[in-house]
Amino acid sequence: MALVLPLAVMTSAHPGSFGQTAAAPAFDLIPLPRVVEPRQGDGFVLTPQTVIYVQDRSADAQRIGQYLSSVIGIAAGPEPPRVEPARSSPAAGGIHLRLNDMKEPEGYELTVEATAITIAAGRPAGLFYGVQTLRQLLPALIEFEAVRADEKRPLRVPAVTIVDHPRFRWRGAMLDVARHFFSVDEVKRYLDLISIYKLNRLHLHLADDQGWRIEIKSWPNLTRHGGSTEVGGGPGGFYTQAQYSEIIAYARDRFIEIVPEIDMPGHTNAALASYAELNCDGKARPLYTGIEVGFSALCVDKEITYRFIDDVVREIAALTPSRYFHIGGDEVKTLTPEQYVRFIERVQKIVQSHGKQVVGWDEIAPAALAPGTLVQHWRPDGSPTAAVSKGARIVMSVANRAYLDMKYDNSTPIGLNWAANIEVRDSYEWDPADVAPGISESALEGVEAPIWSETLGSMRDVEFMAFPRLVAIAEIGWTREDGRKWEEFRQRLGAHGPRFTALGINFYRAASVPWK
Ligand code: NGO
Repeated sequence: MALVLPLAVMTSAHPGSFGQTAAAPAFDLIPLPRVVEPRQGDGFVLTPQTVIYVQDRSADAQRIGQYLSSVIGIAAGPEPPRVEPARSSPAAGGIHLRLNDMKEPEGYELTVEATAITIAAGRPAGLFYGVQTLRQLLPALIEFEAVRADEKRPLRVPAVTIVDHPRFRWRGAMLDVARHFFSVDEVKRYLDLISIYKLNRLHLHLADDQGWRIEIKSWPNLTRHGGSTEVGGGPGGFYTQAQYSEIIAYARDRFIEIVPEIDMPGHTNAALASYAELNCDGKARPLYTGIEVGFSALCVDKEITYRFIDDVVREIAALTPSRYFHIGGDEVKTLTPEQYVRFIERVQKIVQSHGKQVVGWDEIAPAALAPGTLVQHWRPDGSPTAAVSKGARIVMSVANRAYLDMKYDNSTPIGLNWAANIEVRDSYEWDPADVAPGISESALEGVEAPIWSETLGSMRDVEFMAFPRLVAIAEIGWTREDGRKWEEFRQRLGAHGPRFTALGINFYRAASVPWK
């Protein structure tokens, strides 16, 4: 019989149990859960007979069962574990996934005993996060496809009870597919990797000066011409609408919401090169393959500009389950403040007319913002106070902490350093609620780690900049602030080295981390 106590009882009965940093360093979980209670006994051993029982018949729950089976793969037996509906009286043995009345929308309880593993959650998302925690309790070798199955055994999971839920609703990563294009398979790989660390948003920066990356059927030259190059002059690329939908479905299966961004009115050279009529002088701009910013802007006083935006937002919104549409709004240097504010307010109406809410970079704050707007705070010297006072919620991406394209130190061969050099410790040791006066926990929607690709020409480059700093940001998004300590985190992070290696991640072996 599993001992599963309500969270409140467990935390008050065991005030020192949070994170179990002293008692259970062996678990090395990232992000650190709220409550980790080691149990008596040897834990559970997976065998060829282990079955995954899914109590709920929903498609989501069944998919999570299949996902767990594919993560375990042939590590426990000649075939991945079978996935079966749960029996009415719970069978001993096996891994049980079940939905209960837990209130926390992304929370879960994981219990490992010698006789059974149980993951219970109020909603499928929580089951999925419980599965990711279980995955980290299994040896890193399970991730290694090239290793013979018998070398992975015995697959022993330590006896433990974990009760967990995240700090923030928005735990994001952003990938700039405009400066350099990344294929559908590369985006899927990024989704796979970020899902291990319980991130739940992937913001795709789909258009910038150097490239337009999503098919718009009513404006076909955007991709035909505007998608034909990238920084440095390479061939670029774009997603067809079918491919974009494929990415969304892949993300959804990992409980990740895709947030599309079409940056405007600046960062629009690819559109201005594709359609002469979007320029105030009616002349198409040449394609651009450099890395300057701030030189381009849509012609905000022409009506065709708003027909264009309406078409683009309509087509993308129709494919996108997220309630959000990111309109960029950053670094506009060629418009007056009045022109800029009028533009943002008009575009906000367009976005709303297609059933979505605006997300924008922090420059949009001077505009009249609709309730529920998200402002993404990125400028280290800026203040989100104005946005917060208008009722906007903040996604914290402050560049000197959360930008994954910043160099680690002066010797990092790729990346930028305009905001800072960001060592792993710098990316971990900060609190999003403490970045600027005027922000409090309640104004924060969450955190997001953007990776801009001016200098990143391949997925290997992206991985080198993202790992391990993205993992640090993932913990900031999930774990309670009072449970995080760099000295302890770096030990756990070091234990993820073999897992990174097994997953084939090209990661930065920071000297400050005791890599195993
Ligand atoms: C800025 C700029 C981007 C750059 C990035 C590089 C924002 C929001 N606008 O961040 O265009 O790619 O810095 O770090």
